[in-house]
Amino acid sequence: MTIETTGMEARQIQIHQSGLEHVKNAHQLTETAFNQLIGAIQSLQVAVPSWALGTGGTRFGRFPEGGEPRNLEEKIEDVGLLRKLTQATNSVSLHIPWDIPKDIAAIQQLLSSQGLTIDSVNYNTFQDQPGQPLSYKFGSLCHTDNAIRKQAVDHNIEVVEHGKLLNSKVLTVWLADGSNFPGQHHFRRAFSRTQDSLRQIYEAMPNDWTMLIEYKPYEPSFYSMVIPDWGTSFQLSQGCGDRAHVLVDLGHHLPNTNIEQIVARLLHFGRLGGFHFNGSQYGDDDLTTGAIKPYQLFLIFHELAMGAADATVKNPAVAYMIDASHNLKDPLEDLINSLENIRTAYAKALLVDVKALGEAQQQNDVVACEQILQRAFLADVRPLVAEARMRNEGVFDPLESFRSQKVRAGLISRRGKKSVATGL
Ligand code: RM4
Ligand code: MN
Ligand code: MN
Repeated sequence: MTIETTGMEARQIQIHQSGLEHVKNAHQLTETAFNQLIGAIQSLQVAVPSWALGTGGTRFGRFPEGGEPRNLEEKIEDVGLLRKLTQATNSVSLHIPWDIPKDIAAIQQLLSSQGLTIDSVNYNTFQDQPGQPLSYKFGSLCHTDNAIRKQAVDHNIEVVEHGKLLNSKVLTVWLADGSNFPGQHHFRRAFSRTQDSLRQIYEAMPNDWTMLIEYKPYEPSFYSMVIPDWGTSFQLSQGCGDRAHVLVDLGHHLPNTNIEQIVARLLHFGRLGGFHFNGSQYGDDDLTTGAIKPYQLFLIFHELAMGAADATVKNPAVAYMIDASHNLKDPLEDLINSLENIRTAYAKALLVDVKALGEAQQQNDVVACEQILQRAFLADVRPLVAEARMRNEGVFDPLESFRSQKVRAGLISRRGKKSVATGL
């Protein structure tokens, strides 16, 4: 499917240019600083997971619109479309076994024709697959039974093998293991068994691979998760080695957790390895990134930007991915919204006068500190984000292009009204 890179109307050009001038003047940006700012926004690229291209559901129902990608090739095609429109994504994350490639060479070729690479590979021990000898009902990497643990470790190693063929270098570990009732788990033993399993997987990874350990406070288990919080992920990653890091998923915190402080801590310890973006009101709601708490997203990017600019922070490159599910919105429109909101939060964070903030903090001038952040947060950075996108040859308004070019209707006519993508 081809996307027209529509030209801007004269009126839009005028509004865009005056918006740029306004930000430049309000934040006293020299031409060099302005170009650096646009360049930084241009280079922020966020991976799209293969499992977010179809309609998500709740345990009560699912309401797909049709035209969903039916196989890995079509998923890559959808991410290619997003890339063409937004220029804010250049990679795809895979979930094995949902996305096992049949023809590696053909997939490689398709990826490069779309300007994409494979980001991380993700394993699945939260479901039993048809024909699988042993069940994960009572856990996988933490299981009391050696044989089940071995099956789960072997599956992870197999996932790495699939990833190697596609030039991925990251294994993301999200462990669904946990318990539903008090007494069901021996907490300390479950932790030790998990550490042991993770070490085996870590040892089997090639030397240039990274392991990202994701935490989640509840779901699918409701009484205890084996990896419920960043402290546990941190400890497990340290127990594996230097190439194991913590992955923060924005929806994996109890309400009101100060996520930006967790980000700062992990940066400080040099263990922040990955990010899953989504929006949340209560828990793992997997809504559009930035839809509910845009100020929090901005504060997180402020920490990330300060960490990146600080030579004393020795951190691995952070792998960014959207991890969302779309029950109501068209999945591609939702992803366009998320990509836009992520870049918007980042652009605002880059406008923070960090030097003035440091001085105000030193003086304990609470009001000034907050004002400095608010000033950046309240700036209208939409022209900056659009400028960055167009310098990368994306369209002026991705959502408008998606709609006016009737992309979904085109996908439905080719793939059918009833096509369903694998995922959650
Ligand atoms: C989990 C977690 C993982 C994702 C699965 C599908 O809640 O966020 O990152 O792989 O969902
Ligand atoms: Mn996640
Ligand atoms: Mn999640």
